[in-house]
Amino acid sequence: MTSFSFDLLHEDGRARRGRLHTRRGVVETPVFMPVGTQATVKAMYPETLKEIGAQIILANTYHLLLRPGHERVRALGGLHRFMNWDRPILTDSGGFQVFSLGELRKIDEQGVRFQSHLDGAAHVLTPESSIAIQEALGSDIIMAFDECIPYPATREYVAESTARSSRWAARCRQARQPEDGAALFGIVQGGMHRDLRAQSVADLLAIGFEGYAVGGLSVGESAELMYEVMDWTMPLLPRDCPRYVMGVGTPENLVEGVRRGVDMFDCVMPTRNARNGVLFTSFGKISIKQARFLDDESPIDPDCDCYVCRHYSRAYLRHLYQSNEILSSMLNTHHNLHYYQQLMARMRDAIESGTFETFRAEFLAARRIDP
Ligand code: PRF
Ligand code: ZN
Repeated sequence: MTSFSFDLLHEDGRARRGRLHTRRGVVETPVFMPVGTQATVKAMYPETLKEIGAQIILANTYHLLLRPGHERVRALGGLHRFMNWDRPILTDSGGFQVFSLGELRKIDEQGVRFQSHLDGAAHVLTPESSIAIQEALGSDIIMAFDECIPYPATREYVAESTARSSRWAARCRQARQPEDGAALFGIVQGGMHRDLRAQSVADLLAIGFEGYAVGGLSVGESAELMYEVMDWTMPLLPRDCPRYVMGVGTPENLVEGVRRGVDMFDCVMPTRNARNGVLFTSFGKISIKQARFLDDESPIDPDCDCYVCRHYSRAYLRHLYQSNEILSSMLNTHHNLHYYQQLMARMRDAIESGTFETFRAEFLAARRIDP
C-alpha cells in the first residue's frame, strides 16, 4: 500500500506549486533534492541540511549496492537510520550510474551486467533487483530501472532503448512488494525525438505510476534543445502527478524547468561545484580561487543570508580553498545548497502570488551584472 499523494495547489502559466505527501512527511514543490550518493550529502551534517531547508534528498542504488551493500543497510535499520536523515529519500535506480561505466557494462533484455568500479567484481542489475534494492534501503520514492541514452545516438538506437526501458518499467511495477509504502516513478526516455518521447509517455501512462520523471536530459545537448524536449514532454504528463527532471541542473535550468511545469530536480552541481571552489550567487557563478579575492572582505553574495555569508569573507574562503582545507568544502557546500534552496523557495512564493514571470525576468537581469 502506497501512502503517497500529490496536491496541485497553484498554477501560474505552466509553473506549478504543489505538495507531495510521502510516508516520511510533506515536500513542498517545486523542490530541489540535494544528492547524497553514498548515504551522505558530501560535507554536510544532516542537521544543517534541514536548517537550510532541504526537504528530501537523493541516494543511489548503484553505489549503496556495491558499498556497504543494501542487505547490510537493511540489517542496520534502513538508510534513514543508517545516515541519520528522517525526512524523505528518493533513490535512483542505477539506470544512470551503471550506464556511465562505459566499457565495464553490457545491456540485454534481462538487464545490465557490469563490473564494479571499486573492485572489478561482476554484478547484474535488472528491473527486479533494482526495485528489491531500493525497497531494502527503505526508499520513499523508488525510480524505475531505465537506460539513460547517450547523446548523440542514432534514432534506431534511441527507439530500441526507449522501448526496452518501457518493458523494464512494466517489470518494475510488477516487482513492487505490495506492503511497501514507497511511491514508484516511471522515467520517460526517447532521446531528442518528439515522437519517441510521446511514445515513451504513452507506454508509462499505460502502466501507471505515482509520478513521472523525464530522463535522458543534460547529457551533452544544448540548453535550448533540453528546453524544447521539456516543452514537448511536460504537457503530455498527467496534471495531477509530480514531474521530475533528473540530473538537472544550473540555476537557469531550474528556473526554465519550473516555467515549463517541472516539480522536482536533483543535481550534483551545487555540491560538486562547491568542492571545486565554484560558488553560486544572485549575479552568477564565481570561482573563489581567483586572485582578485585575495583581499576581498565582502561575503560570497551580499544578497545571501546564509551562515557562511554572515560570517566569512571571500578572502578567507579563497585561503581555505588554496590551502586544501576540509572547511573549504563544508562552507562552500553550505552556501551553494542554501542558494539552491532559496531559489526554489522564491519560485514557490512567486507561483503562489502569480508573479513567476516577473521573478524570472528579475532573476535573469541580475545575472548580467559583474560582482
Ligand atoms: N535515468 C536515471 N537517472 C538519471 C538520469 C536518467 O536518464 C539522468 C539524466 N541526466 C540523471 N539521472 N535513472
Ligand atoms: Zn551564502
